[in-house]
Amino acid sequence: TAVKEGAPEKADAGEPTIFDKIIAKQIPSDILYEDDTALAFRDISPQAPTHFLVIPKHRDGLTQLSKSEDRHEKVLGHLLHVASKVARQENLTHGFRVTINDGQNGCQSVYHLHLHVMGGRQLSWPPG
Ligand code: DGP
Repeated sequence: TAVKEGAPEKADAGEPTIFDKIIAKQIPSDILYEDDTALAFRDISPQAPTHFLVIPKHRDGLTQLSKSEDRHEKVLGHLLHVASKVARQENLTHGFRVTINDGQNGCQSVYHLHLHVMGGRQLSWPPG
């Protein structure tokens, strides 16, 4: 399988990303959970039998985790709890992994904060 190399840092100035179109339902996605603050949908390029993303609906400067400010504390906690609830809904009873890729070294490609939740198989450690 192709290994994703460090993505060039782009779209970091708060330009709209593909996720804005997913939130606006301008492009289709397989939505697993939605509330006023968060959206969870299946990743288009799954790295595990179950692989979904959890994103804030209102980016509010959160292009990436390393841009977090005090005002983001509540939404950051909420995203983790949504990850847990959807993992339960998806029957990931044997465990799963939550990943946030940050910036170039973290292999981030979409500059709208997102949690990857992957499960449904035995994952290995360390990651590449
Ligand atoms: P990252 O590399 O951490 O920035 O992850 C971005 C993820 O977003 C990547 O796993 C693929 C996923 N993705 C990108 N475009 C789309 C899309 O249009 N639809 C869905 N469902 N996922 C997407």
